[in-house]
Amino acid sequence: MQTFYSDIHRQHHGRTELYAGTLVPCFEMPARADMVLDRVRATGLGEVCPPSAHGLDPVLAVHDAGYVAFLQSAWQRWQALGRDYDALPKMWQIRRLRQALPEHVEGQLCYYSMDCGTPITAGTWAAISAGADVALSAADALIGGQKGAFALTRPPGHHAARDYCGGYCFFNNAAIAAQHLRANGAKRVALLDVDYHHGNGTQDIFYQRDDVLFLSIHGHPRTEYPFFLGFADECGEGAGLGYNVNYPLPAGSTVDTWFDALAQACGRIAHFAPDALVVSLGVDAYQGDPISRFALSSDDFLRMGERLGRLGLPAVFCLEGGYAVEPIGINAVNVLSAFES
Ligand code: SP5
Ligand code: ZN
Repeated sequence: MQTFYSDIHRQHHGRTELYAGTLVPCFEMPARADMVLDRVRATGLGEVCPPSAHGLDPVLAVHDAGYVAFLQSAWQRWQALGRDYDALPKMWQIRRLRQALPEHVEGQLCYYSMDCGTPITAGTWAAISAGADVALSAADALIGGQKGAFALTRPPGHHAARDYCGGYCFFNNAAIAAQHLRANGAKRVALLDVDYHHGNGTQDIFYQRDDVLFLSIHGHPRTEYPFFLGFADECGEGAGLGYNVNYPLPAGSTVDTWFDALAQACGRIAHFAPDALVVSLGVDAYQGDPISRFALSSDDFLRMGERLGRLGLPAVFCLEGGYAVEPIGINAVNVLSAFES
């Protein structure tokens, strides 16, 4: 399959993240994409293509206009205050505080952020704009009749909701791709999230819709990030009731438990009979991931791809998490090559 990729991703490079009481290099780093690209080339997965520009309209189809405008101007406004370090929020609009957008860039950063691990840097806007184009170009490949396409993007996207960033994510690339497929002939799209962390942003975007079935297999939020969403009783609302399916699994779950959930998810997808599948392909369910607690081996990612291939659906794969940098390429490309074979 074709891989869509832009080098502009490396312009988003946060310096540090608070981890175990100290500031450490951000887990979500440019080397992640380099490792995946190396593996795509080494395995001969297929052509590596640059994205084509799509403008902001497909981004605005899933994200709030005020949020997008904030992301576009945040770094310049931050820098104008003499700040040359990563923009990170230091407070949140917790219970009983006002639900109003502050004027100051610092207040707006707090308003539009879910956590303090998602830095806005000088190149963030360029990287996330290119990332959206990568996801859209991969969706275009499906629209053009391809059976599979890989959006090799970073930063990831699935924690980004309609109007907030978090979990290293700003634009929800998978949601943007799914919406683009809908706008170009797909009547129904299934979006399966296999990242270790619940795809709260994607759930948020499609929660009231019955045309995009969202399913997520993830560490149980009672103990795992993002803590405040991803429980099994979140089933969608209004027209979307029954079209949101969470499979929270206890941290430390076995590989068998994980694949049982995948089998159930595949059953739901088959029953939904979508025209296309979008996969939020995080590979942090890997046994060696530094911030996650599932046990999949690199061979298990082959098995994952094989199972997804048996759905017989055209699929766009969007890279999400995965922080064991050395094997991230093997794990991600294992899914893709097994899907194709
Ligand atoms: C896209 C994606 O995978 N985002 C993940 C964001 C996770 N951020 C917070 C992680 C907190 C992890 N705490 C780990 C404790 C391990 N001892
Ligand atoms: Zn993750």
